[in-house]
Amino acid sequence: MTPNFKMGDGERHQTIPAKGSVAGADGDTIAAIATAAGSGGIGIIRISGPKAGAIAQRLFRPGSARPKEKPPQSQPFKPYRLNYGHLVGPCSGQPLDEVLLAFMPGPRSYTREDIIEIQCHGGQIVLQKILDMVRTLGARLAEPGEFTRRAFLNGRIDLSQAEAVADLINARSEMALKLAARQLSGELGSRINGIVDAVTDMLAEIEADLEFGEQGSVGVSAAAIDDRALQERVIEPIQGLLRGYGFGRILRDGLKLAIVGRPNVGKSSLLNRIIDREKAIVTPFPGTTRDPVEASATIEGVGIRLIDTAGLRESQDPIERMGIEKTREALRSADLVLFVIEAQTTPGAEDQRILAEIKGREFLLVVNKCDLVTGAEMIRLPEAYRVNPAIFVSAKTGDGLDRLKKGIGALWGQGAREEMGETLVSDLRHKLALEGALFDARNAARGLKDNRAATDMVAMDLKHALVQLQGITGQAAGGDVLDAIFRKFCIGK
Ligand SMILES: Nc1nc2c(ncn2[C@@H]2O[C@H](COP(=O)(O)OP(=O)(O)OP(=O)(O)O)[C@@H](O)[C@H]2O)c(=O)[nH]1
Ligand SMILES: [Mg+2]
Repeated sequence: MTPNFKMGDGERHQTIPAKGSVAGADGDTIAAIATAAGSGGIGIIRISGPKAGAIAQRLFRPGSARPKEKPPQSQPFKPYRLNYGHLVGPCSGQPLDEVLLAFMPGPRSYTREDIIEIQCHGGQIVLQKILDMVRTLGARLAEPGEFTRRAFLNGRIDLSQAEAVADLINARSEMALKLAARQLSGELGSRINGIVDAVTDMLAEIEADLEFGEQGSVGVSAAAIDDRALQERVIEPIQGLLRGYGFGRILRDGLKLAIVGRPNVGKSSLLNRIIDREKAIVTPFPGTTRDPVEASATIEGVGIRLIDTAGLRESQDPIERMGIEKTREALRSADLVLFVIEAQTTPGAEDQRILAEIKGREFLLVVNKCDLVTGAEMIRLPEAYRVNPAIFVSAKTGDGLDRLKKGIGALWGQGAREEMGETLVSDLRHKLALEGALFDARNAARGLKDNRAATDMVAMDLKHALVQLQGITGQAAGGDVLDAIFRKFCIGK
């Protein structure tokens, strides 16, 4: 609920609060229901800001007996302990709920401000009532992600860690969770800071060079920096981070897997079997599926987004043709393709066309309807189909499904596990910033190598790279970037 109170990354990477930001800078005390909507065993109200302790004191009566007759607590709460007692209406004195209350004084708190967390019974009416009283006493309703935004603005976590909080909450697979936890620990931030340090050092040297040399002189002095240092300390580390993006994105958002094949081979039946429910319509008539049908599953720890598609064939039916166009769209954006054929029919011209269409893509060949044939009757796969591992299944009986899942896992899960050793970039925002920084750093390197560019041009390129890199950790992120990031959070986080 409240992660470790580790301090930020040190003076050098101190966060500079973005201009125009609301949270943290306004001195407001904010409050929200921190638990999910709906009834639960317990619910939590969170309050952060200078008035948090005083507000809680007005509402809280310690101990168990007759809360109505007790005066408000005069002593401060025991910090970092659960204080047992009752909440009462501040004017009426009417008991409202039996609660546990935690007080975390700043700066050793999630936001680095004073925080109160009240654990009460988890009914929405109780929670709403307590929240209303807290607001009457001087707190305002928190905006989405405002607690985490304050943690960032107050320098406890960097922006990539704040984003990891949202990823952690939204993680839909074990791998996504691991990835978010690592980012939350500051792993990506420290890798970025290492590169930022290298660029800063080089800039300092160039600037010293500029000061003593002639303004706009051609060529940075050999003593300052050379393009090899830039290559090793900046360009290669950025390239390394960018290489991990493909895996990182899949682990975070899930692997997009398209099921394709000619009509009636059992694509929809296969989807239903994988997710274990009748989501897609199945009929004996070819051309049943028109709109793509999407479903989620977890296979070998990786989140998978499955897309069942309209069977691919030449068709005169305008509606079916629109469905087939959508199949092609799904194919284009898929990370992995399941190409389904039938066990009782030797692949024909239609299958051949599909095979040609997915050539060069990462795909698994799935031979379905194995229950219809004996071992001896099983089709012999033509040579062209033997380039890929074939998996024999029956969507009807469920036979071979474990093999199919292992096949998918082997193709992606194994690679992903190996890549997990590296720092993985999974967020498109980070990837774009890294690409921008790489572009600028390469320009600077080219300038240094040719010895042609004016010194101040090289410095300019490096400064641009620096801004891009610092945008990832939030040292140079504008208010609009922060708004866009924190808008995606839930209220209370
Ligand atoms: N015996 C047997 N029949 C199957 C199997 N899988 C699917 N079928 C049958 O094949 C027919 C077509 O199945 P669907 O799952 O609708 O096939 P599809 O590939 O989605 O077809 P379109 O949506 O038309 O492209 C249905 O009658 C299913 O019951 C299987 O493993 N064994
Ligand atoms: Mg179908």
